Amino acid sequence: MDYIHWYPGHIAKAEKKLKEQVSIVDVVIEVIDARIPCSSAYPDIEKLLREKPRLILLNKSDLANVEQTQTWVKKIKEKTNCPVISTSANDNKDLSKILNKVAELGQPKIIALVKKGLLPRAVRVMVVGMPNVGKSSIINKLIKKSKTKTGAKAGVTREQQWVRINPKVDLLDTPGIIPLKQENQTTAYKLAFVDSIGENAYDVEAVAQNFINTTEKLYPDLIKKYYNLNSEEVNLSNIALKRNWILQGGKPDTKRCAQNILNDFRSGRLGRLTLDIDE
Ligand SMILES: Nc1nc2c(ncn2[C@@H]2O[C@H](COP(=O)(O)OP(=O)(O)OP(=O)(O)O)[C@@H](O)[C@H]2O)c(=O)[nH]1
Ligand SMILES: [Mg+2]
Repeated sequence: MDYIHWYPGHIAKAEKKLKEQVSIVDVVIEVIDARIPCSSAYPDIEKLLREKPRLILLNKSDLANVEQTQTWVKKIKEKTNCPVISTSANDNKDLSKILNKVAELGQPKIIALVKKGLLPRAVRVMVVGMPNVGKSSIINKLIKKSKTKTGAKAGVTREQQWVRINPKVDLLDTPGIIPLKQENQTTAYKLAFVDSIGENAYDVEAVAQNFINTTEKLYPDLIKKYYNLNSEEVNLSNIALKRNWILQGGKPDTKRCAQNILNDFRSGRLGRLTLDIDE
């Protein structure tokens, strides 16, 4: 299997920045991709967040298998003891759910402040998650809902802004990017399927073929049917031939085919597929 790799120096730096950001908020919203709820969750998140209350979102649920998402919501709730909501950044109903939950999770902190004789204030929240899971989409939607933009608070880097979303919630407008640190290649491949890893870290044909194999196991015949294959083996060459993606000289254009298959998956054209299956 072609190896997917990235650079450890970036990881240390990203983790340090994330820890700093986390230290100034009361509640963290962790966004994971509903199509790969295991693979897009950060194994060390608890260490990173310390004791901060966390709301977990299974985002892009509009692209994931409905029953699998329900199963995962339940399972992750049990495992983490955190509230879990399945969301789609395109669905405004989900935004209200998120805000209510955040206000509730931050309440103990505000009560503790008041007990110390301080004035009550809005709950401070930030969004974290791996690349491409929908952090910015959620932040932008929440900001659109808000009326006022407040200035930078002291002690926070200047480019970070707080946005008052409602009287109860202040949002840090920069997302915390969880660095990819995956020794596990199965996980790394799944992150590549959902476009969470930059294309220069992997071989697109290897990733697409791995996607085909993974999907065939979980959803037998789905790919075969979508690309109109008969008894041929489900591979890049055969799909390219079927689609007439041919290079000069008559060879199948497997690279173009690989890119197209991944795009068909990422855009939902292949259907609502969850690729981490609870076993
Ligand atoms: N179908 C669907 N697409 C979504 C959803 N949320 C985000 N997207 C799309 O996914 C892509 C990535 O979304 P972003 O909000 O930029 O993700 P991000 O986590 O901020 O990504 P980075 O900044 O790269 O870490 C965009 O094309 C969004 O339109 C969702 O719930 N459903
Ligand atoms: Mg972003």
